Amino acid sequence: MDAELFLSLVEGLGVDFFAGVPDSLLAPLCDTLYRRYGAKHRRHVVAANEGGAVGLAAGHYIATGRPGLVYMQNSGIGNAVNPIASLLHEDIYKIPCLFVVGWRGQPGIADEPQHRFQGKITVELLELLGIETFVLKKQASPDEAGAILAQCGALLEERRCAAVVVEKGALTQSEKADYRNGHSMARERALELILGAAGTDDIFVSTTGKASRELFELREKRGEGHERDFLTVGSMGHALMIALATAMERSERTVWCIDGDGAALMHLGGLRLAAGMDCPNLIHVVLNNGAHESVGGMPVAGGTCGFAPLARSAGYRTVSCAGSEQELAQELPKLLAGQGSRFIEIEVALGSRGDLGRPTVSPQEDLASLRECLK
Ligand SMILES: Cc1ncc(C[n+]2csc(CCOP(=O)(O)OP(=O)(O)O)c2C)c(N)n1
Repeated sequence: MDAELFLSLVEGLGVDFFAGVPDSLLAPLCDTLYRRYGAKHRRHVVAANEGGAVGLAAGHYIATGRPGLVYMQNSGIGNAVNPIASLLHEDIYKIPCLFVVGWRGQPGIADEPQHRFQGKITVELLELLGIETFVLKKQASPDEAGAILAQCGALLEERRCAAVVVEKGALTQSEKADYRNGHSMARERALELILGAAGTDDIFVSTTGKASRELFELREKRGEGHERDFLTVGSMGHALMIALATAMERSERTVWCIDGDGAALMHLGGLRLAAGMDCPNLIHVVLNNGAHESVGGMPVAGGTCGFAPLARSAGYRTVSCAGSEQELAQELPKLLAGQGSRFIEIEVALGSRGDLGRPTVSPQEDLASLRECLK
């Protein structure tokens, strides 16, 4: 069903505040909210992580007495577990909230490895958290959606939470939102320049989403194996901690963390930690496009921000910034020669190749070959 219609049904329940982290499967809903309000508006806020979205909905309820809607990919439920269980739940403040959850990895539907287990436990997990859960099926008619939302509305009236788990293709839209950022260098080209400058022994830990898919394909293009790369296919926002611990233990290898701005913001405390550890063989790269490009292009929390100043105040000792191929080619040798913990922000365009593939090596093969390479 059309996301506009879905939203108007939700609004009919008295829900007028929306917060979340975008998801490709929920892109019609995200685009509709963006077209109406942008991404940092009193009615619609893109959160840094899903737990933060729950906090925003709770704050909205405290201020207005009206429940908010929190949207997320099912991968994000984990980030929201704590505020659901210790803030919203009826044993504590009893704050109502409507969750709309994109169902990646739905049993019976082929999906990437990182979504399979999460997909299997999605409904059970929400119910375990005390949230009555309804499935919006792909073929759901507006009447069926209306009936589901009426039941959600009754729960919200009782100050209880409800969730609508959305099957792939259940929400549609006639027109995509127009996301842009004014940068010209493709993320894949930035990665190609980095691979060209890196040492042949260097390890790469890359973030969730298209950056990892591009790294994988660049290795193929360069006729190289994948044994030096850890593609953090799930666990968005944790690539930096994986890279940091690898670097601390393997001081003879340079470890690059290829991060996204959305992922870096999701767990921003990691930036301070990585900088504060002052690990000289760690290089933290943030590919900054101001957007969650891999899942449709919705802006990141708070909109575009400069990461180089953040990195500097967090304590990285060498900090660079590049906004074009020429600048990146100039900055990379300086970065490699830099002292202490190192950081580079690279401003990249939105978009990716239309024919971008997905890793053909399984996560367990990826880990096994990296472990072998580190022996
Ligand atoms: C905890 C969690 N929330 C949401 C997602 C869905 N998701 C996958 S990639 C992505 C966007 C990543 O944005 P960014 O790090 O800025 O990289 P970009 O896609 O822009 O290159 C999102 C939201 C996820 N995988 N995990």
